[in-house]
Amino acid sequence: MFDFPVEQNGVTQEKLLTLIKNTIKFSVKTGHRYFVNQLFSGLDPYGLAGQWLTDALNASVYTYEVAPIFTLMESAVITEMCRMIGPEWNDGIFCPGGSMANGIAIHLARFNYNKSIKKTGMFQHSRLMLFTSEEAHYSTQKFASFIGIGEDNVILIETDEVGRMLPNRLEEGIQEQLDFGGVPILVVATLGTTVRGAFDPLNEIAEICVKYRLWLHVDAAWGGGIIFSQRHRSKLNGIERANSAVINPHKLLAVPQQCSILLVKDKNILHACHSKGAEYLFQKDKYYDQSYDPGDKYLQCGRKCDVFKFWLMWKAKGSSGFAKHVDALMDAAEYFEEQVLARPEFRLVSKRQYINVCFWYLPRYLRGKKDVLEHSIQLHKVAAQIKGAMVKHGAIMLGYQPLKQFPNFFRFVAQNSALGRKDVDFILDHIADLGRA
Ligand code: ABU
Repeated sequence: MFDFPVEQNGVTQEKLLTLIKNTIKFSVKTGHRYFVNQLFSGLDPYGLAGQWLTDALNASVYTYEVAPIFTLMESAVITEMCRMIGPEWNDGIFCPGGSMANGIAIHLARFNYNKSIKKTGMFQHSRLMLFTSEEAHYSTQKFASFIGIGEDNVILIETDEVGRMLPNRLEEGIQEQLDFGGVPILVVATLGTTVRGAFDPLNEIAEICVKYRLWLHVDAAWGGGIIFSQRHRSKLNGIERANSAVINPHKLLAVPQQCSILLVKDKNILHACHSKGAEYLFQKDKYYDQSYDPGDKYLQCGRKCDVFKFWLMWKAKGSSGFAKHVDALMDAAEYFEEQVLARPEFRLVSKRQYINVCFWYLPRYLRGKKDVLEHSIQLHKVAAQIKGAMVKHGAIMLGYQPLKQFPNFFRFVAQNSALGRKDVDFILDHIADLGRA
């Protein structure tokens, strides 16, 4: 159905137009408000214009010399985001996604533990240990492997009934590793877990980090956008006590992919940990102050401009516009949860903490049963079957997954604030229709 092979000679303009039309036709329309499948969606016109202009200007944001506006713009946006977190926050970098940002935070935590590892590697060091919750994003394990700490040295801490890390279990885990000769260096807490949208109890976790002198990184990739909302900002309380935090404007704030920001308290650590001082790019005798070049704070060299679309959206809507967007999404999620609770064909997995609403569609024979988990084997098959039918039908796209003891369940998430109550009703009615069929 699609002409993928590339050939020695180019094709005609007419053929190219057909290929472009088919690319659109067969792609998922993630800007549509019934795309509620992932932690990104929507298509903001300012964001799209920003993305197009960025691509037309084709800058690489490592030096002021080649990207004067974008380097200064990054600095202005990072400064403002730091100010919004707290007065002790000082620096940051744009990252190619939340996973990379979490990985870089692990790198910073290791540098903070021992600066010589940058040069000598880990040969002479004890077993470094990382801690995160069993519902945290998998990137901590991936990057523990990538930087030579090892997946097995990431301890996954038990969560409570709604998905929050249990601080007493964290402390027990740290003690246990110390007793076995491990060296704890980092706790990754999550504000807005991927599946259930849980917010870890940051203040209690921060106390433990202070007691054991551990770097505290906050993965607020999904939850961090709430910082703009007066109504919901308190969910982030305690973030100011961390050493680093990631916020992905391409998630909750619906900035086009990708836009992910790692912020840090220590204003020197990014440069100290990552710099190599390559003189073909960061000459020491530049015609301007070298501190205007952000490039050596980064692990990447060439780097796409991700700031402009975010900045343009922020300029256009103001912080109050982002606040309205967040509040509308939280209202939609509240209504979605109410509807799940009100309809006999659905059952809530656990109480909603955020935008994420996790629920089962119950076949007729399970409706009204108190403990549906006694029928886990049958229930596990339901969401996968409905998803198959849903994608073939093509009206909505909504994700599912198993988690801990729970068989497959649906996860509603939204970042498109055009989604209203009628849309929520449509989505639930549609799932019920597919379930009946
Ligand atoms: N980086 C987490 C994204 C996962 C999701 O879109 O559901």
